[in-house]
Amino acid sequence: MTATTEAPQRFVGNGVPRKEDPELITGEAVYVDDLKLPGMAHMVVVRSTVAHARIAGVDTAAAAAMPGVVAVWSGRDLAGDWSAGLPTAWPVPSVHWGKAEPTAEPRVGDHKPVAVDKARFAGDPVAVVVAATREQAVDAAEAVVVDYEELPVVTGVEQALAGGAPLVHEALGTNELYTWRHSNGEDAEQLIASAPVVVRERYLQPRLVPNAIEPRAVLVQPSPYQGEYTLWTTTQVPHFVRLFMAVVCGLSEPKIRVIAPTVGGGFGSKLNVYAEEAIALTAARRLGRPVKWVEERSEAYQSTIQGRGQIQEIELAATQEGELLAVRARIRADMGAYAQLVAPGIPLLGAFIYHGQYQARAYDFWCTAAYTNLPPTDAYRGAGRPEATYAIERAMDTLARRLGKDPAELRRMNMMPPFTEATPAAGGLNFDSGNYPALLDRAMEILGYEDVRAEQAERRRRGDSRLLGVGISTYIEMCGLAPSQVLSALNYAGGGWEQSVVRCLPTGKVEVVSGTSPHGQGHVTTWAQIVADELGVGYEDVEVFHGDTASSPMGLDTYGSRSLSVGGTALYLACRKVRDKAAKVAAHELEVAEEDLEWVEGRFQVRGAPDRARAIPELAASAWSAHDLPAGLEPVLDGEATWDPVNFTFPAGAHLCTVEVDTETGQVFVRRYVAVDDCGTIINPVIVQGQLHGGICQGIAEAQFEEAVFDENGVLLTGSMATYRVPAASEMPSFELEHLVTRSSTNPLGVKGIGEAGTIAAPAAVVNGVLDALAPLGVTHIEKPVNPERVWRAIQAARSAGGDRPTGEGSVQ
Ligand code: MCN
Repeated sequence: MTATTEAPQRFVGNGVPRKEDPELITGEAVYVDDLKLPGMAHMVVVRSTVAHARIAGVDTAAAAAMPGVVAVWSGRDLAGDWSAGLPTAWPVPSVHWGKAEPTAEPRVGDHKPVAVDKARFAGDPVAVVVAATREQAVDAAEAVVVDYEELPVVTGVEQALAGGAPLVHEALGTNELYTWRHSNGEDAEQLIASAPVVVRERYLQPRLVPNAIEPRAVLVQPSPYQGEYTLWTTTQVPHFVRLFMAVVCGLSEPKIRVIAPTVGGGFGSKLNVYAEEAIALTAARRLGRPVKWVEERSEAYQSTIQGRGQIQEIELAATQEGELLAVRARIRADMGAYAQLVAPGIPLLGAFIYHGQYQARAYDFWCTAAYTNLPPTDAYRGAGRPEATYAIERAMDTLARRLGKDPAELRRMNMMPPFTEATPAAGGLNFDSGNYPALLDRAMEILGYEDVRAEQAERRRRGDSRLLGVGISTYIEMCGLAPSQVLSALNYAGGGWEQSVVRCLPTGKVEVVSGTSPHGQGHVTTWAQIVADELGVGYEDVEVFHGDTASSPMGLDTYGSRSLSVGGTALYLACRKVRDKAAKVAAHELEVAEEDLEWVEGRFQVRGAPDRARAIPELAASAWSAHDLPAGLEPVLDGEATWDPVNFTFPAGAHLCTVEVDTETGQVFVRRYVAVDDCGTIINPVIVQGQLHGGICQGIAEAQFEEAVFDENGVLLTGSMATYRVPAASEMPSFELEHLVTRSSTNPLGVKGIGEAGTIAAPAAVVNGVLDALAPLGVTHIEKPVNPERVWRAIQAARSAGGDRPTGEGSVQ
């Protein structure tokens, strides 16, 4: 083995400018809608206008006769094209996990890309039009006549689970997809029954609309003679799309090439395999010409998955001093009309961390998932973990109020003590590393917690109509998805590994192929930073390729803040393989034993003779010409690694904000937002900061503005940006960000994820801040989003109830 004296990190840890930005900010980047192919036709999907109906007939004749129309198909016309329905890769059974055998297999309803007999949500595809131009396709789509026999509609998860509810999938005989339970073996029931203090809370997690800047789009080019298909699609998961297009359309997987060109954001919504991808593929196959589909923004509100959609009940049992004894959570999750790709598993991503950063003797989690006649839900930034964080952090504030304790103090006294190696937590998982008290202490210090509390008291005393509140949210995140064996135990169909390939070319350039692909996260930059340091090559000499299954056939893609901790680790290991091979070439050329070499400042040098050295680019040229290699060594300097993580990573943080609430209008103003996060070793602090900025904005918007509202017929009332409030930059405060680093014990880089952290922490921070501000009025509960109307109504209700009520609407006890 070569002795390794680690080179000082030249790039890792530095905020080098992002390699990908010039083309993005000069408009040079190519998105799917920019692509035009000769002979390309345009596809429009006709969608159900009602949420639940039998399809008595689809009359396509008038549409087919319109100018430019190439084809019009109903769901029945296309039914024979599908070898399988759209996939559910995470079919969760009904089970007390690890404690008993399943009581029911997963109940997954059939999901044809185009509905045949029944439409199950307003937006469900019912017919397809292909025409020479997009305008012609849009016009013809309006001429398709669908005969709906309307059925009773289920719009809420509790309604769906009640006896006698209309069934979304009759064949299943129930709307319940599963009831999944996880407990740590301690008797939560008994502890809750006998505890001196118990809080019971109920919270709603409204559905959210992802709203990526680039709506979805797909273009399929068939090569009829080779039976090959190329799909350009706006996806986070090109490898999943290739696999499932083969399954759904009955094609040979190697004959499908999926390219995710520049992708303009996803936030989880592009972690899916969508009907339109399969429909465009089958249309291109039938017609033998390229077919393109581009989603309208208004269509995205109906037909792209939505996030959240849960009802939560949480109970905390504690001693009079505030020591947590038990955490019990009961969740009802709205799956919408179909079980989308990973939707059933989303609540499970939170199922192990409803206790947050705190110790508790007993832990008990239940989730029941149900079908409704609303658009399908699935992964949306944070996926399961913002919900868990919101529930525990809201409930901790309620507990603090009940005990008359400072909420920060209550949190600190219950936190797990600092640890650097994998350590069991109350929910049964081993957290990788953490120092939670230090995160909270530092955040309080930055905020000037005592001073803010003093100002708050003073403003209350003088009867300020703008009340000041302090919001606290600490969080633990389970990400870096994931050890394949754990995924298997959770009934997930796939693995959690990631692959990377590093090739050192004779020109000195390094070609990196990544299984994960970014849609805004800056992998090209951070991957180049890692390679430049690991191989001692120039940052500008590293070229990173991703998002094309032809160049990167193996990968499991981007979601769950996994890319760095899983894909980055695969990359690091591939670099180490390159270095091991390079050492053999260097030893051969320098005529020394490998043991006599050391890796110093990015090159191999003979121990004690630093002028006798070889750098990677020189060795790459030798390995490529292969004129004089050690016996038995294969030519070419390259390395490939596939990493299956040994554990999740568990980033953590403390987010504190101050809010002002105008008690006359109900308006909420977030004044300061302080975040101290621990994402382990940081590769690029500027990118990490950007990830936090975006994530916190989304979390603040979730707290204050965003909510998909449906009427009793399942029709979306907030179907555009005029009615669905997305945040504006002007509505955000400046963020005060700091980091503490505890190296992850899960991977050799010591990294943890950061892509979702802000979204996980922020909603509870803001809502807790609002309730803290309104505490003197007796308001203890307002549902998200805490918009002016809700806040104003809560203030009026509290005032007419005489103020100083001990509990609010949401508190059961
Ligand atoms: N990073 C780092 N040091 C760390 C952690 C991360 O430098 N300790 C860098 C990484 O190298 C990478 C970026 O930060 O460049 C994010 O890394 P990671 O946390 O591994 O997350 P992923 O790359 O897997 O991205 C997924 C995550 C998710 S799940 C959602 S949702 C999300 C997000 O990232 N959606 C986004 N960030 C987004 N950012 C943009 N612009 N758009 C989206 O849709």
